[in-house]
Amino acid sequence: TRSTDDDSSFGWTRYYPLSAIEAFLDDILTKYPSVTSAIDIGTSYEGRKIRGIKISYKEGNPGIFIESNIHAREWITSATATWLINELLTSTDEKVRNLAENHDWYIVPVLNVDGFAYTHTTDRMWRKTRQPVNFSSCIGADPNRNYDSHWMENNGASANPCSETYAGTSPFSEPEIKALADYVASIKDRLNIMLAFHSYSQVLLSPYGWTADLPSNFDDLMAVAKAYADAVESLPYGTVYTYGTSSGAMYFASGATNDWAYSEQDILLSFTIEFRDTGRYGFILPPIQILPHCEETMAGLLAFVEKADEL
Ligand code: ING
Ligand code: ZN
Repeated sequence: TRSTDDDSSFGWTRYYPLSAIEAFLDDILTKYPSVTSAIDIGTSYEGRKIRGIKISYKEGNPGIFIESNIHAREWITSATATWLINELLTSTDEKVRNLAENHDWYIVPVLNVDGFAYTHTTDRMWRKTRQPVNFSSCIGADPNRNYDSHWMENNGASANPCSETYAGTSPFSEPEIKALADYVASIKDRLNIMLAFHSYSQVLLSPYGWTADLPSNFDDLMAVAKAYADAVESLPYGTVYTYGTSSGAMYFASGATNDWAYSEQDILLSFTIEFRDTGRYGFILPPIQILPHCEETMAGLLAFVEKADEL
């Protein structure tokens, strides 16, 4: 029998440390060299590589960008992102093949690599980055308040370094967020969908988080969100997702990925998706739920993208 810490195999019945996720990416790149390529996003504060993968069967397809595990403790997000990568490459389901082959996928399974490593070694509930703040003994900023879009406006983030929603010393003060933003900006003309994977709450959040105003394509945003939610609920698990704007359906938050992608990069279908569950287990979603969750995420994405392609 195999030790549960054996990094040589990878799957979706447990959670894995960063080293195993990197080995999984390397393995995928080796196995599928003609349709995958490595994305080098940049380097974290503590010097880790931030890696992504591009899946492209046909250059010029509409692009979908997935940012995952920006918050360190939200492990289900990278488990789902790696499952999605594997499924896009191996599924024989006709709908999934169409989803894979007629869209270009850019997937970053673990953006907050330092925080993620810290949740494995030291504090399972860590959320923020690990960059020290020179005027405080508290460490890290909330990376999802650090994007340069209405940064710190409307009380959507905290100026206190000890807060879980500390916005950082300036927009893009966190090297991980600066790196992700520079990469996305370099390919933004190829992207029409950007998704940020979070947990938990089972809700799809459109712009805006920084203001209660509605975005101009609010009806389209709600149509694709409804398609996702309906598809997920139709599965036997019956998982219910709700949807709305970040500020309306959740709370005010400034400098988040979806507002930045929408307002500063013109990616008109930008969402935060809060995965399972609704609080029973919260961030510590039991491993037995990983595969059911991945399955329903695929159902949601299929419906979302099908609707988006009609717009
Ligand atoms: N929730 C998100 C957060 O960053 C959010 C919710 C995202 C609000 C984007 C507004 C905009 O606080 C979690 N669980 O991280
Ligand atoms: Zn989060």
